[in-house]
Amino acid sequence: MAPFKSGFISILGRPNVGKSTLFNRLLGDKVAIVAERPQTTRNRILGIKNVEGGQLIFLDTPGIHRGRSELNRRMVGTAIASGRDADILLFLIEATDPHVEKDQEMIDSLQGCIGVPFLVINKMDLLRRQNLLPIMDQYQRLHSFEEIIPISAKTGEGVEILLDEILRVLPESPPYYPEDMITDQTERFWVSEIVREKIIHQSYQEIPYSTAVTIEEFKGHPEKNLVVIKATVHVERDSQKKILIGKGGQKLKKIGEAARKEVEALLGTRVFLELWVNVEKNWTQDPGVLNRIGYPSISNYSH
Ligand SMILES: Nc1nc2c(ncn2[C@@H]2O[C@H](COP(=O)(O)OP(=O)(O)OP(=O)(O)O)[C@@H](O)[C@H]2O)c(=O)[nH]1
Ligand SMILES: [Mg+2]
Repeated sequence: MAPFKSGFISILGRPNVGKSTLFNRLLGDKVAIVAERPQTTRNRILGIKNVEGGQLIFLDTPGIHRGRSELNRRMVGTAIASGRDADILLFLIEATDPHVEKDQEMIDSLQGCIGVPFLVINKMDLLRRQNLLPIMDQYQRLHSFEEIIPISAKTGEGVEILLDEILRVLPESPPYYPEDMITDQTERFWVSEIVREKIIHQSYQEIPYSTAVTIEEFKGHPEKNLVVIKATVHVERDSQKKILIGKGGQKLKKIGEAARKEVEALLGTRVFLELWVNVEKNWTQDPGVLNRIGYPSISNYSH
């Protein structure tokens, strides 16, 4: 019998290339939030996939970019830290929108990582196959990748091949996590992310970048098959608060309803979800507030 394999696989790349979509596709479940705009993911998110003969532990990460704010810098720090002790690094790029120079910078920032590097070319559903070779050529000159694999995280094309190659190079090791565990994120964090996703989907301009969600109360009432959740939505300015609440509270209500439905499906119970909007002036620049609301500065990180 082949020896059991297990290890950490970090998904890295610029914002919006489809890291979280691939992460969810690999896990066969929605564990991370996804949106059309960049900088959606802010934390490292761990997802566990058990296959025959192996346990694959995927790390979804924030997009690597030049940060304007302290939040941006912490996001990038989190991404780079989760590459540091991964066994495999999946560098994800977008087939229709490659940025060779920026990706060069990203790869440089991960120099010294011990993980086996793969180049994963995503969004192949949007590219003609004959346009693939020039991209592969450019990237081969950047770095020596163990594998270059074109995929579509959206349709699933190429994802099985990617999984096979991951399992091939993963080290021999007993599993790190129990077999029934799919993530290490808490239900509280999961709920806060769902609320944030609904806000991103239903708002414009700077609001998605200026919003954070914390859970103040999370109380189960098993006798009523009910969970009561109170969440705070932090924004940076009064004007943003006004926009999020909307006329007669309509907008916040819509966001809350969309989030509640998904949280009910996640928890398998009825949910009462109360949202409260709080202005936390310039929180994206404030180290103290960032620490408090779930975006710590990560320097000595390990999974
Ligand atoms: N056509 C197409 N769209 C995709 C594919 N993968 C992801 N997308 C879309 O690309 C957008 C960004 O996807 P995400 O998965 O949120 O990207 P991300 O890299 O996690 O982004 P950040 O968390 O902001 O760094 C979403 O609108 C996805 O639906 C793909 O294979 N094909
Ligand atoms: Mg993401």
